[in-house]
Amino acid sequence: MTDTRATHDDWAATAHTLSQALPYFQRYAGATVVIKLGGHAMGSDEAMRSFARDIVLMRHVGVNPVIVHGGGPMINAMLKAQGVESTFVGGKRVTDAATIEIVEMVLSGLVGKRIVQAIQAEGGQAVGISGKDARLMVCEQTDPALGFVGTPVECNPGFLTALQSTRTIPVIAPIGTGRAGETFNVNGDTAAGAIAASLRADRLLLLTDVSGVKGEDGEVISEITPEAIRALTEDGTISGGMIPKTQTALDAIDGGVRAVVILDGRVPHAALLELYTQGGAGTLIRG
Ligand code: X2W
Repeated sequence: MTDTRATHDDWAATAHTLSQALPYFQRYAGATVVIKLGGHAMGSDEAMRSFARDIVLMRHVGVNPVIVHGGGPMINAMLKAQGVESTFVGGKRVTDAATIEIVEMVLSGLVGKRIVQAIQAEGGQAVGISGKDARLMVCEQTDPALGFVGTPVECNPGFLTALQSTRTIPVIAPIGTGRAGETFNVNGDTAAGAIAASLRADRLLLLTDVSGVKGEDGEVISEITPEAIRALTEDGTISGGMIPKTQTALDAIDGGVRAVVILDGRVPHAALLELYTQGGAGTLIRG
C-alpha cells in the first residue's frame, strides 16, 4: 500500500513552491533570456532532458528563451575520430580548412539538433540554426594565426524576434559568416554575448562547469559589479578559463544586456533556480 500522507505532503510542498515562484514568473514574463549551454554542461541524456524541460517551462510562463550552444568536447571527439590534430591558443581552437568543416558539422548537425529534439520531446517548438542563417552573426577573422576563427562584428537578430512571435525557441550554433562568404568558428561564450547584446537581453545565463566567479577566499561571489571584476582580474583572483567568461559578461553588459549570470549548468534545474527562486545561482554581474 502506498503512503498517501507522505504523497500528500509532497504535493503540498510542490504547490507551495509553485506559489512562491509567482512574483518571479511575473517579473520575467516577456523577458528575453539568452542561455549559453556549454559542451561540458550538456552531459547525459537525462541532463539534456531536464535542461530542455526547464526551457519549455520558461517559454510556457512567457519568457523568450534563446539558446546558444557550445560543443567543444563533441568537436574534440570527432576530430580525434577523423585523425585531425587540434590545438587551442588563448582558449580558442586553431581552425584550419579541415577543422572548420568538422566544427560546423558537429555544432550545426549533431549538437544543435540534439537540443532541438530534446526541447520538442518536452512539448516545445525549436529551430536549430547557426550564425550563418539570416546573417545572424557576421564575423571578421580574429587573428590570422588562428585560421577560421571569427569575432562577431555585426548581429542581425530580426529573424530571432520573428521566431518569438510564434513561440519558437531558437537554438543557435556558434558558427559565423564572413562578409566574403567564409565560415568562421566562434567561441560559444563570445557568440552568446554578441547575440544577447544585439537583443538587449534581460539576462544572459552562461551555463558552465564551474559554480561561479570565486573571490579571494575561494567562495563563489553571488553578485559583483564590472568594476570589481576588473579589480579581481588585475590582482589574479580571476584567472585561466574564467577570464573569457567574465570578459564575455563585461562586453555583454557594455553592449546593453541588463545582467549576466555565470553558473554551473550541471546542477539540476540551474536556469530555473536562477530565475525563479530567491536564492538564485552562481554569480550575477550587473552594470
Ligand atoms: C569553439 C566552439 C565551441 C565551443 C571550439 O571550436 O571548440 C573556438 O574555440 P564550448 O563547449 O562552449 O567550449 N570555438 C573558436 O565554444 O564549445
